[in-house]
Amino acid sequence: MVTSKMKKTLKTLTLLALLSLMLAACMPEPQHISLTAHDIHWDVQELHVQANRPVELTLYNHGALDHALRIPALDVDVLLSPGDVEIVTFTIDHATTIEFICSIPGHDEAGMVGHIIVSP
Ligand SMILES: [Cu+2]
Repeated sequence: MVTSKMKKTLKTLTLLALLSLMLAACMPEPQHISLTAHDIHWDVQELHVQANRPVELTLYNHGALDHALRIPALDVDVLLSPGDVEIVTFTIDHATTIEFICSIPGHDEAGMVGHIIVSP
């Protein structure tokens, strides 16, 4: 038997489901990219992302040394011990090019430097 209270609950649940669908449609899909540290270089020197879309950057350290991703423009500094995996999320709201380095002393001079290229 369906009571009026049950009908009301069903209506509320349907509304909630619709609302969460609408919210999900408004949120841009995150961009999944990765960057891997080796001894002593990054696997890529350029990362390409789009402005105004959240970025989920997965970091790996496949080296035998510590490495650390520093993105000064985004205030990111993540230390990676050998074997570590870390995820960094950020959104950049305009087209630009920003630099990233390994902040372990000597590693940027050795070539652990790259750029995040943000397209409009
Ligand atoms: Cu390094």
